[in-house]
Amino acid sequence: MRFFKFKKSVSNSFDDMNFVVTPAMINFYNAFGFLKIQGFFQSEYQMISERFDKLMSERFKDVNQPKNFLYPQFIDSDEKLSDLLILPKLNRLISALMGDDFVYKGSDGNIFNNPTPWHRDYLIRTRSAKVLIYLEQNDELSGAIRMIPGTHFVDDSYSSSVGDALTWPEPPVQGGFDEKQKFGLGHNPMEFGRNLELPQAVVSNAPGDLIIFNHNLIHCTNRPKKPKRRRLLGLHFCVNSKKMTSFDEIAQNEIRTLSSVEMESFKLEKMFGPYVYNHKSPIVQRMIAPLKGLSLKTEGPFDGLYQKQSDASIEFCNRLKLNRFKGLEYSN
Ligand SMILES: O=C(O)CCC(=O)C(=O)O
Repeated sequence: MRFFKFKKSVSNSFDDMNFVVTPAMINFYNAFGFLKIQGFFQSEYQMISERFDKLMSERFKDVNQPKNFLYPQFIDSDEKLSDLLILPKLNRLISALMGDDFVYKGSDGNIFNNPTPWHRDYLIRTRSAKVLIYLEQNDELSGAIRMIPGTHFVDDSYSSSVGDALTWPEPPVQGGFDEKQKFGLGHNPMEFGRNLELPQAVVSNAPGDLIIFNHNLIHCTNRPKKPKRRRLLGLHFCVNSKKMTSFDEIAQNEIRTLSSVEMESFKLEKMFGPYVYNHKSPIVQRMIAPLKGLSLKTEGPFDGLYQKQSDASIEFCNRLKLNRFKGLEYSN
């Protein structure tokens, strides 16, 4: 399957003045659940890469070990990286996809030395997105992210039918699709050379590209023939939905889901790290205001390795999955 690539704009640089969000970009994102913009962070790449390495080596003893590392509140922990949030071009993009009053939901820094099984990040009705900034070049053979277009619609029978084959959110040591064999065997990204037949879009990237996807979208990365590490920053955003009677309540539910599924072993006392929490720009204060008071009080240190989920967490997620058409309205 060939992936439709966005052509570079007339100008090669996406400096703030000449970056325009086109209707085609919005339509592509809405229909398929993801979008790649080549060269979006070209001007900032050097700074991002240097600050990334500095933060990671301060936090973890040996980041060269061949395992995965995850650092929550990532840009929030650095003065320069937290300023990414005031880039007008980024604000223009997120506003176009999530509305002018969009909410920032935090960030993470990752070093991946392993493939990632098929999964959704969340399964929620609230429109939410993750911005991916991969610092290495990734292509079809070296672990580029793969998406199943259209699976972000939570109320849709196509998405649900594909989702029923998924073992998400069981422990991320499994392949995601092979365990249930709904589509037969051979779709396991954790094994080299597999996972080539399931309809999927390979979203290759160059350093400085931006990829944004809806958190509900089913995605993975394949095991490459030669191990290659991927440095990745993730920034999370969602709509500030006027339809919600109590935004905070719903946001807390989502965060509880995230914390039980993905971040069980982190200790996060505040939703945002210090440089975002105390940012002097009113732009940043506006985008964190709805969640600023929240804290995540999960327990335990994090050693940089994905861990098996607890039975309680799996049980929680399975309940959520059974009621998949209702987003967060899981049954007890
Ligand atoms: O690069 C990867 O292995 C996975 C990225 C991913 O799954 C995510 O950002 O949610």
